Amino acid sequence: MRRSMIFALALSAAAFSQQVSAHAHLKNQYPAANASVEASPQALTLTFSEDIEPAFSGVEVTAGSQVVPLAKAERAPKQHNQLIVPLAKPLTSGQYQVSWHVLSVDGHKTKGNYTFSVK
Ligand SMILES: [Cu+2]
Repeated sequence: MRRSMIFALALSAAAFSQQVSAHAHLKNQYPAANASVEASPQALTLTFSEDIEPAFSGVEVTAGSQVVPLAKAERAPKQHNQLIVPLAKPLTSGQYQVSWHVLSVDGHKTKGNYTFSVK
């Protein structure tokens, strides 16, 4: 291979690995995305690939056009990549959309959404 081509490949590999490791991506969540749970959870738990800043991270839960009341989202005391969002009151049966946004400790913002339902 020509040197310039090797250099270009190395550069794109570095850029790619930085993008993958640097941001807080949602790794898993409870209730799980697309899950149908038997009863209302007491809290939503979102676990990210990186530690997060709780002051600049949050979740909104909606059921159709209704906004679900939540208690203040908090970072798990011993797991700084986990956001715990207590529900102000139990969820009735139906489908819920969760929209999350977090600021990771490296200063990057990410957001996303998923749905789950309560039977
Ligand atoms: Cu980042």
